Amino acid sequence: MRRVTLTQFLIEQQRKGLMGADLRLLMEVVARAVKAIAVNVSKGALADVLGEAGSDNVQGEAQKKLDVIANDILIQANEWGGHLAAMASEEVEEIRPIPSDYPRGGFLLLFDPLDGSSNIDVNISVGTIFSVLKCPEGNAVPTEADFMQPGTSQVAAGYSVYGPATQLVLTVGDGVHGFTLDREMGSFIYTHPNMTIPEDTKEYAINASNQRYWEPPVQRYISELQAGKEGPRERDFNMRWVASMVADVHRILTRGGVFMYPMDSKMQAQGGKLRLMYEANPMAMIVEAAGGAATTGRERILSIQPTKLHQRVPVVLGSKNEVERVTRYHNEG
Ligand code: AHM
Ligand code: MG
Repeated sequence: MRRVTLTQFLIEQQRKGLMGADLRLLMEVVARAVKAIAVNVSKGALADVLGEAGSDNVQGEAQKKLDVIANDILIQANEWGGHLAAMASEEVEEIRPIPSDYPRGGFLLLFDPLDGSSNIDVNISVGTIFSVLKCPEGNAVPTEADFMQPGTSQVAAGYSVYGPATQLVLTVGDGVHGFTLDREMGSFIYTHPNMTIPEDTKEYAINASNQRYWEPPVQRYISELQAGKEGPRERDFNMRWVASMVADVHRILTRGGVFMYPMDSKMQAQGGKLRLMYEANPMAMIVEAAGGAATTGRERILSIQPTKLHQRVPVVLGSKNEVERVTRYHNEG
């Protein structure tokens, strides 16, 4: 069987007119950073990368050593290549314009360097999520305002999952494509062409410990699933919750499902748990490109006009018919 590498795949996408050379090269750089993060993640305690970094990020969350390492790898890999105007990270409060000693390109890169950090120390899958926007022209130095574009403006999005295998999944709008890292060769191989999400599913993912804080539409939806064969849905559903969004979304891209981090009364003031710009938007772009749907419960995630870099939103995504049902329950109430 002919093995197609990520490099070959991207060149073919460019030849089909689906991406320009600059976006292709940016994807290569991100993939290289992902490989470096995978090396660090896989060494674990041997490289002393587990545990707390001793600092807090902009969200007031304690940073893990690997959060900091992954963030540094992504910034260092991307800042000198000439493809970007600026970057933004979950781990850094302000945007990071490309330093003036490097050429400035036309894209903005946003990332959650290590998603699912609570799983690092227990050797459960974590990942990286990224989103690419075009930088509006005009400003000599990009500002946060340049990032305030709805998810529909993303030109590429992707994530990696550092699990038993390291996988990279990406879209430039034309389908969703998955690659598996061949560690010996050091290259990503195209293993999962045209990933799609079935419209129906029997699997859901939600942190049920938050049940007492959920809004009535979510209470209704989950209790109907839990009622199984004897309930209004007349069939049994299964539940999975990895607590790494990348791993939960990856499962949904592989065999369907619905993932929810809905609004709850404890998170009302902050708007939700997950971050719009570098978690919800890239995942929503991928899920929609794979035939699924992504809403806040009330509106399409990709249509939200962002107002803040680290803005949070409720997230319901995955198999279309379930996401539409949850959204209908919210909008009926
Ligand atoms: P992080 O970016 O700080 O790791 O937080 C995001 C993660 C998601 O990956 C996951 O879905 C969620 O937080 C898990 O939350 P909880 O610990 O409430 O189950
Ligand atoms: Mg995250």
